Amino acid sequence: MALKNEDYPISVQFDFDAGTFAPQEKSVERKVSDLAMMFHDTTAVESTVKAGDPLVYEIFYYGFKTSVSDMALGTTRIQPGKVGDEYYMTKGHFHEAYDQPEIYFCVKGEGYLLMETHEGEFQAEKWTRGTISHIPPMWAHRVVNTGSEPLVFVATYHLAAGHIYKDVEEKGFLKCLVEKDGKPTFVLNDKRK
Ligand code: PAN
Ligand code: ZN
Repeated sequence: MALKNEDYPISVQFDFDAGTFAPQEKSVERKVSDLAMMFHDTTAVESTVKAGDPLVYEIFYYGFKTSVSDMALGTTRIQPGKVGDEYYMTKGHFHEAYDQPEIYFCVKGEGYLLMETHEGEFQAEKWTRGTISHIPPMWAHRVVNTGSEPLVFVATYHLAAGHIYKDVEEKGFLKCLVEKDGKPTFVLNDKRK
């Protein structure tokens, strides 16, 4: 089969200090207002948005699409911070395609990877720099930054995976991570009580 331009090997360069890589195809920013329905303290959401609507995280993408494959790279940089007592986190999603897994690699910072199935199985993985987690198909996934520096992780997945946010927007995850007595603590999500 004749090779097309996109079928040749390609590399990008990761910057461990910044938590980004170059070249990039695109980046997306999410602020507190973009995550308004995700945090349990709606009064704190309102006042945080009014006080300047801070950046929560950025995602940097590169799609290594070839004529026969669709492997993609995404790096997410979550700022340290809280809305009320709840730590900054990603929205979280299920993959649209039921057979699509993903690998997450924590390269900076600390926190937790929360995962949950439609049947209500919940699992949280403690993350420090160097933790690599496999997210099996059919598990929703969200990352929470419980540290005092940015948490950066690299994700690899197939573009065919797709993203579904609706379920997480409506129900959240079974447990939230809040600061209690200065420590990250799991509490049951109000929407599930
Ligand atoms: C990641 C996520 C990224 C941002 O690339 O999309 O970390 O999280 P949300 O998409 O939940 O805002 C991934 O899991 N892709 O499948
Ligand atoms: Zn995903």
